[in-house]
Amino acid sequence: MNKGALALLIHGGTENWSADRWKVRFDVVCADRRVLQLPGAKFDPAEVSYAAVWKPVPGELAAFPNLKVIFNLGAGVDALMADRTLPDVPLVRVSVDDLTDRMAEYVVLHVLMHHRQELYLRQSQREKRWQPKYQWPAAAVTVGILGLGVLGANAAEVLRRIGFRVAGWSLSEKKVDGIDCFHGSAQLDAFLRQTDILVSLLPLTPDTRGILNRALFAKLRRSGPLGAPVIINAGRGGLQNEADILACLDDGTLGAASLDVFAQEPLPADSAFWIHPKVVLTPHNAADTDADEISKYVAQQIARFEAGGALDNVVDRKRGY
Ligand code: NDP
Ligand code: OXD
Repeated sequence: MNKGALALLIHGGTENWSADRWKVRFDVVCADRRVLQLPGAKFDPAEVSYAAVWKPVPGELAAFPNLKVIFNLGAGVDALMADRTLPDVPLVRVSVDDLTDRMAEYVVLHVLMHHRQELYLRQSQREKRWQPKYQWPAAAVTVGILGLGVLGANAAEVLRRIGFRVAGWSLSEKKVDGIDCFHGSAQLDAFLRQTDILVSLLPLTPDTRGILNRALFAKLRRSGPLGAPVIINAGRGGLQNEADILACLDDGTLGAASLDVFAQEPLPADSAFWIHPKVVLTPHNAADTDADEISKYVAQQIARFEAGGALDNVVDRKRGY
């Protein structure tokens, strides 16, 4: 085996990020090279050509002098961008149908949950109360998606097919059939003014950090059928001002929130989000990165790269996503 080794640096800490599972998969799809599960494996740092990583410790990647490509095993690269010692080699992120479809499932599930008044209906069931409220049609609700990239554009399309009015906001100008497209900070307020359910699928960058705050929530549409706007954040915890979310839920600026991501993960046991009656929370599993699918994706990219082809989904380091 004289092909450059693949180092696995996977520090998820949860079952879906079990480093052992990834090692088993990579041993199959990269059978012609050494796959090093780190820390632990005995190796010479100079033999490492590729690294497949999830939340590597800052500085870890700088130890490989012959590194050619870094594969982030998720779609969001904010953890890597924060590493000032990150080697200057191509950084590839995940963008595959499997993950994109999983995110659409999460977004649809939570949009429908709020649209179909599930929080009220579950409470009614617990209280044995037979009191359906008026149910408005999907076409009366505008879902606004912050981030009209791979995940946002796909979720937008699925929601549109269900019958919602859908708007999206991105950095650059876009045209997507049936979706009201807005872009740039100059068009953000117009996008917010018509949004009843706000879905955040933005990457975390210096420009987007803290964007989900009281000033933004106050601009959402208040005259829609839900009574008060709802937010759904499956992007990153750093996008949200958590104190503002709690205060806005309590004073009615927001009607409810579905949150998959948090500033601190795992969410601390004493966080008010755990027990807030207007919060539906999930443990950062809106769209899992599947070890079978993603190990194949990485192996195919390495094979193409070694044959002189181009890498897909290389991160623009200047933009930070
Ligand atoms: P993309 O890079 O494809 O899309 C990002 C979108 O955000 C683009 O439309 C981009 O605009 C827009 N955007 C970025 N910065 C700004 C800005 N300053 N102002 C306005 N728009 C901006 O990413 P993906 O769709 O693949 O993923 C999005 C994020 O979802 C990831 O970065 C990750 O954080 C999160 N994620 C969460 C998961 C979970 O389980 N909770 C799973 C997977 C991803 P433009 O199109 O003009 O570039
Ligand atoms: C991702 C994630 O970025 O899991 O893929 O959050």
